[in-house]
Amino acid sequence: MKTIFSPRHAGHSGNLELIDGDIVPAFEMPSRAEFIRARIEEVGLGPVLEPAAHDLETAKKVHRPGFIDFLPQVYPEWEKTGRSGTAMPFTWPTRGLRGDVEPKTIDARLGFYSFDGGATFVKGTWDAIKSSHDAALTAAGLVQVGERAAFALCRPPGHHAGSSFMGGYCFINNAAVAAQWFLDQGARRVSILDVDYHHGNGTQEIFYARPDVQVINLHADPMVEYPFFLGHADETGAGAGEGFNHNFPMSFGTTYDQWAEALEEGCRRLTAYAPEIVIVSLGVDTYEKDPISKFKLTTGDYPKIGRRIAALGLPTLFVMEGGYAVAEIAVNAVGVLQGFEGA
Ligand code: OKP
Ligand code: ZN
Repeated sequence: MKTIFSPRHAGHSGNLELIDGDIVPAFEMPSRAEFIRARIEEVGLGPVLEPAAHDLETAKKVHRPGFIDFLPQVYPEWEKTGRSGTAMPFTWPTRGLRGDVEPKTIDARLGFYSFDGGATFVKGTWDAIKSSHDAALTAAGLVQVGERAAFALCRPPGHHAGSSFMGGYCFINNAAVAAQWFLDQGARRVSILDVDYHHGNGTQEIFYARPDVQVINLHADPMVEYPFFLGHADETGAGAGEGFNHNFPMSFGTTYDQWAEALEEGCRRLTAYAPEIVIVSLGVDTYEKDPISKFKLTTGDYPKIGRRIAALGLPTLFVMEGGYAVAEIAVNAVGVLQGFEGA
């Protein structure tokens, strides 16, 4: 399997994060992607290639154009106010406030286009976002021309980014852009299978009223886990999208046997939908030693996930999402891909 990876992710570095009442270096750091790239080479998964540049027209179909146009402006605007370091929002238009009027200052606009303070910018962030988006579309192109599977080693991740909001380390929803691109190339149905520990609230929001993209999410119960405000089992889609969104919230402490039951049911529904392509939002923060997560999957479980996905028998695009136990995520993420290939 080919991997698409851009060294330009590395400029998104040194960001601070607000967590547990403290401001600390962000858990989503460059070494994550570098460890995965090194592991791919170590096990000989296949060539690692750089992405081609793509325009943002597809991104502007799944995100509000004004939101996409805002992203490259953030850091220059932040610097114009005399600041350096990490740009992050601190005010959000929640219920009862005006979410329909875009204010003028950079601090206000950061809040206007976010749902939390977790999507932060440094000087190299836009370049990294764009390279991650390009990696997803380049890998999608390989699948489109007949590769059985491809791996977009995206950083930053994407699944928390919605039509007009960023958050949770995510800016552009790489998996959603790829899904839209496959549809634009003529696919009639695409499934997104999100196995990251956290609910992919952005992906769900983008496709919630659409029947052409089925969204299946396996994740920690939002009653007790981030992103808290979406991801319940009763969210099944709206309007023309009714019946095409599937959530499998699970408790803290979930082990592979329990998790695999949800995967099995998700795969059953995926097969019933009969998509032409499956996009896997590949987070490995389900791992027992992940520093910010509370599931109990072990390293030996990840190849099993890959084997189950391979058994769907569909062209498959893997898009990297979360996973934070830095050295181990490489073995686990590549383990999924090895399991897929060995199946
Ligand atoms: C991204 B992905 C609260 C901290 C919340 C955000 C976790 C984002 C996970 N200040 N942490 O789904 O792995
Ligand atoms: Zn996650």
